[in-house]
Amino acid sequence: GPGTYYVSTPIYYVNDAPHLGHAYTTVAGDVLTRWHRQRGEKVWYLTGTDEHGQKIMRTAEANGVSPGEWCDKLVEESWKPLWKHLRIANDDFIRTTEKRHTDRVQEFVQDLYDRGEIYQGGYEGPYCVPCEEYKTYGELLDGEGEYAGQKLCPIHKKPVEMLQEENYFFKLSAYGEKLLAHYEANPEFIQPESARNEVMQFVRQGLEDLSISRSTFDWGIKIPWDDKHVIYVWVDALLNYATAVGYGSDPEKFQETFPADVHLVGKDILRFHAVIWPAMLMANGLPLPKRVVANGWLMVGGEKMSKSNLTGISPHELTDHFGVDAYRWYFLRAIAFGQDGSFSWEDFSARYTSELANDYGNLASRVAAMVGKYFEGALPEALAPGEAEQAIADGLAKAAREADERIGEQLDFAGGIAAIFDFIKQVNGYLTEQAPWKAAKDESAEAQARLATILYTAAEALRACAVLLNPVMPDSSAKLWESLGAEPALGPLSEQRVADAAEWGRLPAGTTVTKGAALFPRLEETK
Ligand code: ME8
Repeated sequence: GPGTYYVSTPIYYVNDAPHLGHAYTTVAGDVLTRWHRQRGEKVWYLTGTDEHGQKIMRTAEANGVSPGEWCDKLVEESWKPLWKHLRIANDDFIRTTEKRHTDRVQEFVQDLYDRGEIYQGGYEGPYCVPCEEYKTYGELLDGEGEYAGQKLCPIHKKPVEMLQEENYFFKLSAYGEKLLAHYEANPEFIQPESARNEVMQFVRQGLEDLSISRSTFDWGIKIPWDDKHVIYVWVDALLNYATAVGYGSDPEKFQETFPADVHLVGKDILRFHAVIWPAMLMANGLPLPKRVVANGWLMVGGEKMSKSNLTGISPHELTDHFGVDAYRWYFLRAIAFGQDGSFSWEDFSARYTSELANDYGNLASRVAAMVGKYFEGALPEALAPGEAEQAIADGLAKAAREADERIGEQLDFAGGIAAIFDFIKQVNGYLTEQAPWKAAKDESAEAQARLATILYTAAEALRACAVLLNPVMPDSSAKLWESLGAEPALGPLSEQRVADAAEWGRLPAGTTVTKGAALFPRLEETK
């Protein structure tokens, strides 16, 4: 919004526990918001849970509890604890069953009704409960085996249900031209490009009006003028982005925060965010989000990882083995954001060992060990800097610029992280070439000055890495910050700014450098 960089994740269905796919989007949003905070901007990061609809209702029934009890249990025992475990620094967590949300959703829908945007009608069509969406006949797949003779949802590969209801409709079809004009005028509105093309093609085919109420079950927010109907779960859910930041309750907060700068979504729910949501906002006279950015799918065996396909892996399985920081790093590092990617233990282990343990962790522990051994733990002064040191300072400036542009602006997390790890490689190369252990054996003043310079340079490079990697790996960055003795000299890591990270020579000589536990310990040979 105008005064706050506002980022959202989808609000997840709490029919089950979170898996790697949910965590993927949430970690990406966390890195993005931490990056912007570290630029000194005011940021608002929102996540939450989507608790109404048939899918949740049926799951609760199958488990013999009320939907409300089911949601409370999952939110408190699975979802919130996982985000805490993964160091997600969200500013708010909205649940669609909260009164601050339900009251405002009713107001919003009433307002659309009063404006003549909603009418009553009938609908018949195939509905996918896992998607909570009416499907078109054309997109359905023919079932085989146990589903022979049935029509399947193309995403979930599960049979759709035929629904016939009297519903209320939102005049979505009236917004096709306006939406297309908006996409044309704002090329960055939908990202990546492939997602934008897909949405534009979909809208060009012509939009149908949207059924926004259901009357065959009651787990939802009531239509204010007709309590036999509940509001369609997607209309309810999308409005979280407004209700959570003060729509209808805190005009000042709303004014400053809304609309979102970035809605992060999986590509499965792109149309809801890039078509229905902006049309709802247009109909209500509210401003549209700046960007809707779709991430690709984490795949298992060539299919989208999901609980309903029984391929949902719990993040705990991986953090137990690799640690939380490595987990946060891996998926953003290994998969180009926006594209699908497969997860494998082998790839994670290989990258962990080569980039985190060897390139980064070893560099940190070698430098701390040498400052301990040759200078009794007091960071020496760079007495004799030359061309090699200038090249490191230049490499840092380039890495910082590139990371800022890629992570902070383009949401190219893989590219931004790669820029920082290229710099780490450069520093390792510098140490190998300069061989401080050789200079250490030579007692001449010249050699000792070189030794001091080399170790200072490497430590100063690490100081910048701790800052630049802090949004991605907050725990190891804090450890490194501490081991360099940066805290009393430069203040808390959280107060370091991206813009200052590349300013060479910030770490003053004389700090107390200590060699703590390895940042990224060797992996145990379990898996
Ligand atoms: O759709 N790979 O909730 P949901 C990558 N409640 N991302 C994945 C993924 C995978 N295999 N699986 C899930 C809903 N995700 C609605 C949203 S928003 C107003 C309402 C991520 O629990 C991805 O971000 O099905 C996807 O869009 C989201 O989880 C879907 O979560």
